[in-house]
Formats: sequence, structure tokens, C-alpha cells
Amino acid sequence: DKPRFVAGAIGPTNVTLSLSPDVDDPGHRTMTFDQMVEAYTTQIDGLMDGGVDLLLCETVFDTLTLKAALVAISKYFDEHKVRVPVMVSVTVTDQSGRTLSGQTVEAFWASVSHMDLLAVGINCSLGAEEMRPYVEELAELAPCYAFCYPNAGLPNEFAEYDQSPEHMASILESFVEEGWLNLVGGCCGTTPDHIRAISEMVEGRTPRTPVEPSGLSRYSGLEPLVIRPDSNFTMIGERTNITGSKRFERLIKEGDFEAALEVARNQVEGGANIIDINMDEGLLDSPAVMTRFLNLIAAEPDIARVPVMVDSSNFEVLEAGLKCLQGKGIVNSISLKEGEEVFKAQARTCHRYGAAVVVMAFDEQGQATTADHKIQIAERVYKILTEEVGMHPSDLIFDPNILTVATGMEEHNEYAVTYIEAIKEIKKRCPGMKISGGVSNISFSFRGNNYLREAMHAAFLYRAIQAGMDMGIVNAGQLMLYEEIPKDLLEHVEDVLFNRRADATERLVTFADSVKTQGKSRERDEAWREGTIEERLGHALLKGIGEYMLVDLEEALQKYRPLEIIEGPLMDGMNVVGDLFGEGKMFLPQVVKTARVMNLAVAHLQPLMEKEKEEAGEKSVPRGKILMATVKGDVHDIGKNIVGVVLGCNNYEVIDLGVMVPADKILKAAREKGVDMIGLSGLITPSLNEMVHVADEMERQGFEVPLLIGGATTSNKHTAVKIAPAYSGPTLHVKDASRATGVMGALMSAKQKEDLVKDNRELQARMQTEYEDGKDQRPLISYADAKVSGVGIDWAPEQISTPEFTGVKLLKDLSLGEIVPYIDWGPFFHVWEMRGGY
Ligand code: THG
Repeated sequence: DKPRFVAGAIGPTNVTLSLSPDVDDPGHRTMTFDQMVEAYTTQIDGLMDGGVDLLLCETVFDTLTLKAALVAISKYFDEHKVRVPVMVSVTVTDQSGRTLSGQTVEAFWASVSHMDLLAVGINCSLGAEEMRPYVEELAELAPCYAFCYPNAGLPNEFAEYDQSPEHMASILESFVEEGWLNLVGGCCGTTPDHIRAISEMVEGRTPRTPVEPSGLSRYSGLEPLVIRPDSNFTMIGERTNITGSKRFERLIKEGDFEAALEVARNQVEGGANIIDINMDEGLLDSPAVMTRFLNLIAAEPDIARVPVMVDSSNFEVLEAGLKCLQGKGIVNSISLKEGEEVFKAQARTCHRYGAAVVVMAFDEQGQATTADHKIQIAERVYKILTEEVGMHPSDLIFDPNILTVATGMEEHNEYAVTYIEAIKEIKKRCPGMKISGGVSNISFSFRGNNYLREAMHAAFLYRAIQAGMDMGIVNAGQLMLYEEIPKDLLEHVEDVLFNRRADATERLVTFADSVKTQGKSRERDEAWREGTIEERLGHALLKGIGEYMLVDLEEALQKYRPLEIIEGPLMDGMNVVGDLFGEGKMFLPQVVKTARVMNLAVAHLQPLMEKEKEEAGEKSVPRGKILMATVKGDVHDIGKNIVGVVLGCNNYEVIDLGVMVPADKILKAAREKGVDMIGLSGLITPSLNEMVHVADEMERQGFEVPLLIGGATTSNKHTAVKIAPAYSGPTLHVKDASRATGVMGALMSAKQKEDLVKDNRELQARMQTEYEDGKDQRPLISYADAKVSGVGIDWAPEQISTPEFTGVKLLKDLSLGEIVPYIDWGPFFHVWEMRGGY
């Protein structure tokens, strides 16, 4: 009397396509992707023949093997004109929160999110309790149904499962209460009694409401890369390109893959968020070389971390590349060059592999050089791909062609301008589609003068990013800061880029020659070494140059105590970085580079400070213990490290869990170490939500210690309105590193703590009321509209009485007390923020 459905289970097999079974040959694979597709097709055929109601790919430990199953399913559906719902279930093998082949849950989600799934879930490997954070993560990501079927706890010493049905059901009950589940069940070690207990537990409960699709572009390697409205700019490393680098070409041709991998690693270390890989060369077997290189990369976690952009003008190479990527990669590129039919077929193939695509501004007429033509192609491909091929706009990247300027041909002078003009319009007309381009193309005319070229790239990017460029293929480690381009050079460069004068190119060529022939390029690069020690430290930070840091620190130590260097020149430098970031003159990967140099400096100074403390005999008991972490999803830790050092110097014990730390890890450590307070740090906007999540968890787990919030996007207001209400313990926002000692000191003293916490709660209550009253959110209309709706007064002169006097009148004999009643306090209360009934 109840409908029952049969799921055709498709297992992971014993094959992994992402890992080599041979330690000595990391590029080796037991099977090819195509062989797996073939094997899965046989299985799907059998299952469908047997009449299953749906297909369930389960216990996925290698996403690339899963992709083979998904490709087989999608092909089978198309060829047989049938369709049943598909569900996918991943398995997280250990406490690292990753699949066996190294992907995080979010990276995995990115890899399968192109499929029209009925549901996504997690099974096997862990017990329900251990699975908790991953189920939550998936439930928060997936717009389809979510499920889990855990093992009956972790196996005991005898590899038996002994979690009771009631216990398992009670853990799963909390998942249901949190609203994370649409379906639930049991895997290894569960018995009919377990299933009965779980089934009784869910009876009458409300299932999860799937989340709204985020609409964000999401790519992945082992880790996810999400382009958010505040992502600013995404760098794609250009050096792993045979046609773009003589050196890389030589390495690949000589078969020196080891060194070629180093090129990839350098790009990632230099800040590339994605790496572009191109193996197009007439004499090479490009599909085979692409396959080999990508398989090798898969064995290097610090490279495979980032998504791969497979770059080729040959579709066969692109497809070979897609068969090696377990993450969600990007195809570079397809276009309308050979007409709509080929274009659509290629796009469908890319979509089937779950890849995003770069579409070049090419059509049957050729390469688009004018803004109008670029815009027209953009609109056309947008329509075809979203309406006919069924791709989501977030999976589209349009490249309106960055073409070389200053070639001597009059008609090339507008190329930078038309690119920028076009992207403004395309962003408006094609919502959700991203814009990219090969930045180094712009400066081909100046080959051989890298200094000048980098200046051109920086100046071009500054404007293009403002106009809406989302990502670009660049030499990640070499990018210059806009702010650092000498003003005379910048003027010449911008004259050329923006076609501001007829003789711009000629002038830049002459100027460039002088920069080059006088060897100034070198001089300019190293000129900063002549500055004062403070200037040099600041410059090194700003540019992310670690090379001279130790020498400079030694020199600075002649003049300053270690802590003074941190609190002085280094913190000043970080403030400049913060300001430039705020003004859009630095983008995130550049900020990350500065962080690395800051860490280097701090690591050098820290032992010296400890030694100083020892010598001063300050070995006394620590004044308090704080646990600090950058929350999950965020890798930024400059600010947190500074706070850690400052607190350490003030004799507090600091336990720093590093970056990307999930809530449960933070709280587990906090409990084990018995800390006096927890400090959370973060720089990007999503971290704000993660902090709310940690606060929620602290409440759920019955914590009482103070929670300190800090980092660039955090604020007093967000802390008051979103974080503090989630946690009943004291929740304080700490504005910057300089306040950390004060706040911590107060919290460690019983008397001061009471006052501080009370004041803080009052302040937060006020901010919450203000927020709820919507006082801060009064919508402003434009100046033009305000003028239109202005009060029209008909000034009839006879009605205006002349004042008794004008100008200043001196009231000599009045006391202040007599004046007070005439003072309008309103404006004062306003600026003192005494509003809302106070
Ligand atoms: N759009 C898309 N993809 C692209 C491009 C594009 N892929 C290739 C290219 N253009 C982007 N990549 C590069 C890589 C290197 C260089 C330029 C663009 C470059 N190389 C030096 C040179 O040629 O002078 C090489 C110097 C050396 O050998 O080291 O400038 O536009 N979608």
C-alpha cells in the first residue's frame, strides 16, 4: 500500500581514473576514461532493461570515474530517447573531509552540478556523527534534493559496527531537525532494525527545502573556485602554454615533464587561480601529451588544487583533456567560426563532461574587431548556449578578443578601447556570463621589453576590470601593480591603450627604447633598493617580494626591537595594501602574495621576540589562552597572524589553527585545550556566514567562552545583527590588531569583563533595533529625481516679512542657563548616534 521504487545502483568499481596504481609512475592509469564509459554503458543497459525507476551512482571516491558513469548515462539517455531520474552519492573517506582522490565536498559538487540530478548525497565510510559537517555543506549547496545513508558508526577494533539502531536514528534526527535531508537510509553495518528505527524517526517530519540556485560560476580542481560578486579578478596562469612560452615548449619537446610541472606549480604559487594548458604543436601528438601532462598534474595536490583550463584550437585535444579532469574544468575555446551546428555539437560535448566553456568572439565572418561585432556575437552565443544547448549562464565565459595594439597599423589603435567598450555592454546584455581574455596579447608589439609589457598589462587590466572583466590569462607571478607604474611611463602607455593621441605609439616606442637601451628597465626594477629601510620593507610587502626580506629585517633590527618592526613599518605596509585593495588598485591574488611576505617576516622575527621575553625573565604563566582560526572557505590570514604575534608578545598563549578551518575542528580544539576565548578571522564576504555558522555551533554545543570576530569584511554591525544573536556567550567585534590586547586583557579580568560584556551587549542591542527599524536602509533616490520632486514655492514678495535684524546680535548679560532651552539638540543627538529613543 505504499509505492516502492527500485534504484539501479552503479558502484565506483575498483578503478580510479585520477590516481596511478604505480608509485613510480604517477602518470600511469589502469584504464582509460573511454573504457570506463564503455563498461558503465553495459551496466546501465542492463539496469534499464531490468526496469529500474532511477539510477544511483554511489560510494563515489573518485569523481573522474563518476564522470565516466555520468557521461555514459547522458549518452545512453540521448541515444535511447529515455530518461530516468539520476542520483549521485559521494563518500568522504576520512576526517580531512575529502574524497579518496582528494576533492573537498564543494569541489565535488562543482564537478557534478551540470547534471540535472534528482538528488545528491553522501554514503558509506563514516558514521552519521562524523558525516555531519559534510551533509550540512552539501545541503547548503545543492538546489536538488539531498540525502545521506551513513554506516552504523565507525567500525570497532574488530571491524564490526556496533552503533545501535536507536543511537543512529537519534543522530540522524538532528540532521532532519536542521532541515538537511530529503531522503535518509543506512549503509555498511546497518540492519533492518536500523532502517526501521530511522523510518519511525522521520515519520511525519518536514523534509528539507532545497536551496535556491546561487547562479554563481563555480569551477574546481581538488578545491572549489567560486566567482562571487566581490571576487574582483581571477588570474589564469598562461605559462603552461607551448605556443606562449619558448621554455615550456622546449621542456615538453624534450620530454622533461618534471620541469614542466614546475612551471605549473610556479603559476599557482605566483597566484594563478586557474591554469591554462596548451599543447598545440604541429609535430606533437597533442591529445596524448595533453593526457600525460594532466595525469601528472593530478598527482600533484598543490597544482591540482586549482581548476584547469584546457586550451587548444583542436577540439580533439580539448576532449582528451576533459577526460582527465575530475574537477570542473574550463574548455578554451569554442566559437561560431565553423557555423552553428559544429558549435552546438561541441558545446553539448563540453556540457556532458561538466565543463565550463570559453567562447571566442569569432563567427562565420571571422574575428570580431569592432565593439558592435563583439557584442553581437556575445548575444548570439548566449542565446544559443542557454536556450538550445541548455547550459547555465554561469558556465559561459566570453572572450571578446584582446588584440595587439601599437602594431603600426592605424586600425589596430582602437583595439583596447573596443574590448573595454564591448565588455561593458556584454555584461549588461548577457547576465551571468563571465568575461575573459588573453592579456599578454595586447603588448606583442613590445616583445623583448617585458618591463614595458607588464606596465601595459597592469594599466589595461585596471580599466578592463572596472568595466567588468572577470578573469584573464596572465603571467601570474609577474603582474605589476597599477600604482607602481612610474607616472611618465603610465601616461605614455595609456596614450597608446586608449588611443589618446595620433603619435602615441611612436612616442611610446621612443620612450620604450630609452628605457631599454639605457638599461633602465633593470635600474627601475631595483631602484627601490636605494630607499630607506622603512621604504624597502613597505615596498617588499606591497609587491610581495620575499627575496630581500631577511637582509632588510636584519638591518631594521639595528634600529628597532622586533615587535616595533611588526607594529611599525610592516603594519604600515599592510595598511597601504588594504587601502589599494579597497580602491580596486590591487586584486586579491596580489594581496595574497603580500601575505606570504608578511608571514615570512613574522616567522623571522618571532623567535627573536621570544628570546627577548626570556631574557627579560617574562617566563611567567600566560595571562590567558586564545584559539584563533580563519574560518572555512577562507585562506586569508595576514591580520590574524599579526594579532597572534601581538598577543604572543603580550604573554598570551595563542593556539592558531591556520586557515580554512571548519567549525567542528575549531570547537573540538577549543574544548580540548580549554581556551579562554575563540577568535575567528576572515577576509572575504562568505566568511561572514561561516562565522554565523560557528556561532550557531557554539550555541548548540553549549559553549560559554567569549567569541571574538575580526577581519577585513567583518564589522561591528554584522557582528551585532547576525553573529551575536546566534550565540548566547559574549560576542565581540575587534576592529583591528591594535585593539586585540585591550579586549583580551579586559576579558581576562573578572571586573572589567563584566563591564565590557554589558556595554557590548547594550551596543549590539541598539544596533539590532536600528537595523530592524530599517533606519540604515532608507533608499536614496538620484539627485535628478530629487530635483524633480522638489517643493515648488511661489515666492510672493509681499508675504515675506523683513526680520527684525540680520547679522550677529550680541546678548551681553545672558547666562548659559538662559540659553540652554533655545538649543536644538536634535543634530547633536544625531551625530552622537543617540537615536532610537535614547
Ligand atoms: N584568449 C583565449 N585563450 C588564449 C588567448 C586569448 N590562449 C593563448 C593566449 N591568448 C594567452 N596566453 C598567452 C601566453 C603567453 C603570451 C601571450 C599570451 C606571451 N608569451 C611571450 C611572447 O610570446 O612574447 C613568450 C615569451 C617566452 O617565450 O617566454 O606573451 O586571447 N581564450
